[in-house]
Amino acid sequence: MSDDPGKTDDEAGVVTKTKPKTQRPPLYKVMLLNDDYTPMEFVVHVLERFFGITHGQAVEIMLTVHKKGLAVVGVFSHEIAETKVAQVMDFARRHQHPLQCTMEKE
Ligand code: TYC
Repeated sequence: MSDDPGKTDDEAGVVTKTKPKTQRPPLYKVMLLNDDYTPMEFVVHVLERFFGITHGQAVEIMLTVHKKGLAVVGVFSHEIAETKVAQVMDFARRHQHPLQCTMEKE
């Protein structure tokens, strides 16, 4: 049998085709969690600074987190997601805010 997806196997009139399987790297959701102490403006600033989103979108996401408890900020490769989480956590810690950012496999 041929593993080449472009080829067919023809034995006793049976034709099989192998479906090409494309490997995609797993993606990770980066999420922001609500708390009672981090100022709203700080969260908006974090979203603009580390996720490159507009002020309007940042306000929208911040309000979703505030009302629902959490929101997905973006979806990234494992390495980029880890970097975003580390940047947000470090920035929040340096400003002494309890803001939490986590990642989860999609
Ligand atoms: N709940 C916060 C407040 O009322 C605002 C907030 C929004 C905090 C989003 C964290 O991820 C967060 N000041």
